[in-house]
Amino acid sequence: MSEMQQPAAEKKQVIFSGIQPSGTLTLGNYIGALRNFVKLQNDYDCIYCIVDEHAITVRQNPADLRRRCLELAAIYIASGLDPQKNLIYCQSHVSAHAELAWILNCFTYMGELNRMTQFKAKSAAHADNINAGLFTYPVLMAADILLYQTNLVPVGVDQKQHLELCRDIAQRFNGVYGNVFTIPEGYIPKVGAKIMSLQEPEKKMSKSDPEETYIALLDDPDTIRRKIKRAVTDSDGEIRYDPENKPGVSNLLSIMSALGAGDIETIVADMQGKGYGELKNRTTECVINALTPLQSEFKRLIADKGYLQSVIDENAQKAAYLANKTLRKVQKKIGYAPRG
Ligand code: AQP
Repeated sequence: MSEMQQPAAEKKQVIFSGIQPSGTLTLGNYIGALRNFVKLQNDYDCIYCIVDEHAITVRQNPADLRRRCLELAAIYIASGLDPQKNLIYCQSHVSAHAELAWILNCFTYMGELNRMTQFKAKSAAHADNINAGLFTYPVLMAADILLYQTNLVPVGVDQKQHLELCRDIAQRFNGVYGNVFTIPEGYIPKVGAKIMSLQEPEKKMSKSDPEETYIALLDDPDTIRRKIKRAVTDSDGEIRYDPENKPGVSNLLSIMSALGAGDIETIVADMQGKGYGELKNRTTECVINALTPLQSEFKRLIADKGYLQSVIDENAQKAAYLANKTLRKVQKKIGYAPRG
């Protein structure tokens, strides 16, 4: 995994992505992010972070946050990520993230941050706590990515705007100090880049929304069946992919396709003459088949807290080594006094 173990000629490209331990992970996180992490692990040097520093931009219960960090490590591994090949660790355990974020704050304009749609949505949802961290969240995300000289960032489409800002910040910094940062590209899935809420299919499925709006990765089959049965569709009865006019039906088709039921056109052709009840049954089957193996592996892993702790401890050390190399270079470039 580490560049120390590989001859320069074989060095793979670097992937960085993270998920917040801010709630129960949803099918949206799985399809938009996790599932792609697993596909990429053999071809890239992958760093998958548990972004607890991002999570505290919204008020968290400390005991829940602590528990969810280890749960997220278990979910990463249960979904097929090999902790020997991928760096799985907590963001707060590598202080370089916060240190670089501060420096990059000084290379980011208020006007840029003001345009971020996630800030607008989250400040509307948490009107009692519009803190500066919520506003500068994309700068911390840029630091996360740039610390590792990342080439590719697998994310859902909701993160595209943040990624573009990260590229702008990196280019601005490089423009002043030379080629310090690799400019990252997004890796956004063609199908399933934005899984929508089951109850308001015009909105993204989100783990901090009410329970009935999302499928949690750890929902049991009966709960999955019930939630999909109650998913909002429409009244024209036709199975067709048309996200603008038929967001609910299109969302179910996207979910099926992303989970391996074939491309959307084939599913639509197969479903001709069938009703929404059958569409929901087929979607339910796909979701249960995808999540069952992950859930049983999760149960096994979460029972072994010692193992999970050792994974995040060891991987944080490896991540810190890589991150500090970039941080030291940045500090030198901007003129911090050398360390004795
Ligand atoms: N609905 C979605 N469809 C596709 N991809 C999604 N992602 C999130 N929701 C969807 C992707 O999951 C990764 C991790 O997201 P995150 O935990 O960092 O935060 P988020 O994007 O803010 O996700 P949530 O579920 O909406 O969390 P809360 O409610 O805490 O804000 C990212 O790659 C994201 O694109």
